[in-house]
Amino acid sequence: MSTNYKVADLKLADAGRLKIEWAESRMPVLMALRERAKAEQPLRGMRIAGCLHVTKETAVLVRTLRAAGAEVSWSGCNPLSTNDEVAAALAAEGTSIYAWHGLSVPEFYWCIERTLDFKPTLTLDDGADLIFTVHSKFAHMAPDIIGGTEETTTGVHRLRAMAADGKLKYPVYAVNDSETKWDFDNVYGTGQSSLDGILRATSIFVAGKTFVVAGYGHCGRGVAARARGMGANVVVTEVKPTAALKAVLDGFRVMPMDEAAKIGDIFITATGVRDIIVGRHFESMKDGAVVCNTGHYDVEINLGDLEKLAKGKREIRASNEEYLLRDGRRVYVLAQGRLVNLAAAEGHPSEVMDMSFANQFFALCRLAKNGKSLDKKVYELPPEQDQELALLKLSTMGMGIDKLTAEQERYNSDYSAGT
Ligand code: 9W4
Repeated sequence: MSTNYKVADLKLADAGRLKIEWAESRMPVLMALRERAKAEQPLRGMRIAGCLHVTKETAVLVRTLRAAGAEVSWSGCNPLSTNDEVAAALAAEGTSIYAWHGLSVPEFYWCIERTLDFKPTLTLDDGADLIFTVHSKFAHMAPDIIGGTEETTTGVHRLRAMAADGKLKYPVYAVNDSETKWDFDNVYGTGQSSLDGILRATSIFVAGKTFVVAGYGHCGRGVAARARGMGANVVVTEVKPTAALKAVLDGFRVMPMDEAAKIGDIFITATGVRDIIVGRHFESMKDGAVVCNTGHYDVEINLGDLEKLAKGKREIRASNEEYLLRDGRRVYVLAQGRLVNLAAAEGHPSEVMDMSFANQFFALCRLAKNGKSLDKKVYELPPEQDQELALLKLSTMGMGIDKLTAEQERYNSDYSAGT
């Protein structure tokens, strides 16, 4: 088989291999599935086109898909998330891959289209760009595509809207909606990686600092827990009473941002809503305050307001801009208000991606086995799959759990016993 690829520089392959091998040493579930699949070949004969961040963890998934018998062709799903070393390593070991860091929008779609050259039987998406490309420009390929998978919330929303309109041309598994994916990504992945991003960008001492977390959804909860773990005094701001109450009962102080702004040393937004930190907040912040965002869009911190208050700014370290306000106070903004865990660190730790990508693997195997009998709609993976995956993860961590006896099961389902 001749390999087709376009990457930044094939000479980076050795460095990429080391990164991938490190990730493999942290992703025991995917590695166990790979070992099993080498013998069983559940993806034999499948041609998988993937459009997913080219990272060391994704490479572990790609290697696993190939070990399971699939032919694979890959592109990145975000121009800034491709790791050129990893892309080179994948190309060097015979994966068709079209991805380089910083590619333009036309190049982005050119790469996606190249992954369709081998006429895939399965598609894997993060954000639904590949499926959209199939449905719009390459619709003639759809009848031969057994099914697809989607990794993210945004992509799943787009696909459900398509399915509701009767426009979806093949079944898709919403991998995002598995509990072992979204719950662990958002709480534990974002929790640690956001702290990691703050530390890399600032080298700040967290213990004893007042750490303001805006939003107590899954991401905010993860960040708050990790900040407390490092000794910070955590303050939570919220608009939703039940979420605020949970934060209080979890032991955090809750107050409006107008008050938190005056006492915070480090601020992080995790709300998904725009204008969480605006001009009047910057005006009341302490000298040296650090401000960052871990929500999906870079709209939570109003940098336009900060620019108006500032008489100058400079990049004082990587991913860290110092704004000098007219009264002499300084405010530090990390990663230009973009996702601090991705722009200043490496996103979710490999151990967390192990679970997300094991879900991808399970979904693709299901499609290869019985995708042809599915309807053209968006499916969720069954909850038993989550339990199987969680049990496997626990076993790789050396932990076992109890199992209900037949008698306990009977007791639980017996409604005749009364109260
Ligand atoms: N990465 C990303 C996006 C934008 C971006 C400095 C400002 C998501 C999930 C996974 O979106 C991702 N913008 C950047 S860097 C950067 C990186 N900058 C540079 O100036 C703009 C992304 C999934 N994932 C993990 O979380 C861990 N392994 C994975 O595969 C990866 C990347």
